[in-house]
Amino acid sequence: YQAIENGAGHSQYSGDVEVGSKKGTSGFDLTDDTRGGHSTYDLAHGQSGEGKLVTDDDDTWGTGKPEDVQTAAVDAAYGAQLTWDYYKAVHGREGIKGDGKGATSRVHYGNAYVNAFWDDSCFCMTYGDGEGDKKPLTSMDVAAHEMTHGVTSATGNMEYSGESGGLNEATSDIFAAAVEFNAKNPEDIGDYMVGEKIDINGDGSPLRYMDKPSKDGSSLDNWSADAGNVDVHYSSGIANHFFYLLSEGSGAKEINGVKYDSPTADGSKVEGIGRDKAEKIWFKALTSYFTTTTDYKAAREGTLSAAKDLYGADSAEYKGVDAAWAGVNVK
Ligand code: ASN
Ligand code: ZN
Ligand code: CA
Repeated sequence: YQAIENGAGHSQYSGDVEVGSKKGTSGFDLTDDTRGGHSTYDLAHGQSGEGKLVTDDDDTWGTGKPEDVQTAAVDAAYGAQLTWDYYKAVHGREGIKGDGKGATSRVHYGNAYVNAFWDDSCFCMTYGDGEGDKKPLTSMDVAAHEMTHGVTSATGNMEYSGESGGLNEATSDIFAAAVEFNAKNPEDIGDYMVGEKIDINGDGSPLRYMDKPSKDGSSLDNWSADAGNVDVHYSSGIANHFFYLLSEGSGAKEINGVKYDSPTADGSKVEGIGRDKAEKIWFKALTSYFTTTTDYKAAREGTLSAAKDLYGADSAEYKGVDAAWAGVNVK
């Protein structure tokens, strides 16, 4: 038995946070035994191997500044922790595979690497430091996006190309937003954008918008016959837009101080059923109906089946799913 400590973390993106740590051979390890033993490693700019377990003498981690090597580790550990807590509390799923086992996170990957990724083979999330090393890719929504790739691999496992790839990507964006909203961190409020804090475009704009995905200049708002031929990070727009419409409805709306304006493909008006129910429906579809070959038409059927299972075929929720898919031209 080793006592679980609650480390004091100073994150870059989410304020001062508690991180799961434990007493190690000397000092403390950034290992969270309350969440399946998730551990955070420092690649020290390498691009392979496990890296070095992040440790600390006094259980106070990071400074909130990117210059401190521990800071990115705090953000990564915090994102993994929130994502774990979300799947457990909201969907009753303990860990990526539902087996109680934590993944690992690796920070400081490569040099000026402007990306983050999930890898099934190491069961790990990996984060670059960003351009100029000032904006590591470790914001909580990006962490939730990457960790959700692990959940998708363990469930629907939609193949990462064509329409199924767009659905795989959208699943990561949908739960990234869900984790962020559910985190209830006043330093890091929920929104329907992904990556708004990492400033990947250098102009303060997020990586993705869900109310109107085409605002990024590339993502699709609505299904068309071409959807399977674009990058999966752009065809994801169709399902992200569906999720927004299902949650919040069409038209203008302000949430947590952020203004949204979501159009529909055909000008129809869609009523939202609320984000909590939309999350339940997407998770049920992912874990019960989606497969490697699910395309947009099959995703519509899978989410309708999920809504029927959860709320009944005559429910407002079921009708909401139908209306939201029509709103993105999936019929
Ligand atoms: N950050 C990207 C993603 O999670 C990395 C990739 O495209 N493999 O989708
Ligand atoms: Zn992704
Ligand atoms: Ca966000």
